[in-house]
Amino acid sequence: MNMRTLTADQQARWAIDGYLHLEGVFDHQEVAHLSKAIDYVRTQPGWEPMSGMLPRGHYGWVEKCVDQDLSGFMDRRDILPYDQAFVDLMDRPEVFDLIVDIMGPNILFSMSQAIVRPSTQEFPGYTHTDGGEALREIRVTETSRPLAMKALYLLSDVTEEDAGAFTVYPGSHFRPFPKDRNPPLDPRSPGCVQLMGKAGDCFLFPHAIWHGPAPNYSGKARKTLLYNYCQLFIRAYDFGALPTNLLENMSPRQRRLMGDLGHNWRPGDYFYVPEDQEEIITGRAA
Ligand SMILES: O=C(O)CCC(=O)C(=O)O
Repeated sequence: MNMRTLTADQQARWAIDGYLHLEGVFDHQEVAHLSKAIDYVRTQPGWEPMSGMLPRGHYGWVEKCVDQDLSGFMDRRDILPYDQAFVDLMDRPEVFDLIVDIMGPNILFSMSQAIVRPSTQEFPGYTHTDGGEALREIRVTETSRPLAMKALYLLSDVTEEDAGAFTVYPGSHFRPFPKDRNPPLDPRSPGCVQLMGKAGDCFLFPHAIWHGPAPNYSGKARKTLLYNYCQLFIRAYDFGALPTNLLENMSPRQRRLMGDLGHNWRPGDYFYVPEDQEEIITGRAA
C-alpha cells in the first residue's frame, strides 16, 4: 500500500515554519458528526483539568463537564471511548500518512483531546510547548525526526483574528525562546501568527514549536480535536497501562499505535521495535 508523503513544498514549510495546514480533511457531514460527538462527551464522565485542585497539565475524573452549555468551555482527554469516529481518526490516511512520513514508523498514539473555547473576554490565550517540563527543554535539529507531534482538527471556522485561532511562533521549534520574559510572550505578541482555517481543516505541528490558542472574542465557540503521536519509546499521556477495553474493536495498526506489541511486556520493548512494526504501521500487513 502506497502511503502519501509530504510534497516538496510541505517539506520546506515543515522544516522552516514548523507547521502544516491541511485543508478540507473532513467534509460537512463529518464535521457535524464529530461536533455532535463532542457535545455528547460533555454529558459523560471523563478526564478534565481541575483548576485549583490538580497541578497544571494533570487531569482528574469528573462525572460530566462542569459547563453543560454546548458553547461553554470543555477540555476533555482520552476521547477514543466515546465514539468510533474518534478511534478511526487515529490513522486517517490523509493525515496519518504524513505523520508517518515525518516521524517514521516507530510511533505511539499518545493523546486524544477535545477542546471547546467559548467566546469570552476572560481568556487572553496563552503560548507554550507540548509535553511538560522536560520535553520543553528539547529541540531536535531540522534533519531529525520529531520526538512528538500533534494533529489539530478544526471543527469550527476560524476566519478572523481573535476568534480562538490556533497560533504559532513560526520557526520557534529550532531556536531558544524567551520563555521567562515578564510579561510572558503570548498569542498577541510580535512574531506570533494566528492561523486561519475552516471547519474540517487540520494543522500539524511538533511538540517543540511555541503555540497556543488565541483569545476568542468572536461571539461563537471554537471546537477542536487534538491527536498526539510520539516516538514509541516515549510514554503516552492518556494511559499508564494498555487500555485493553478499547483494543478489541481496533485494527492491528490501531492496536500497535496504542502500544500493543502482540506479546506481554519484556525488557527491551518499545526501544527495540517488533519485526513487523513497519509493515503494521504502513498497512502492508493487512
Ligand atoms: O487550541 C487550543 O485550544 C489548544 C491547542 C494547544 O495549544 C495544544 O494542543 O497544545
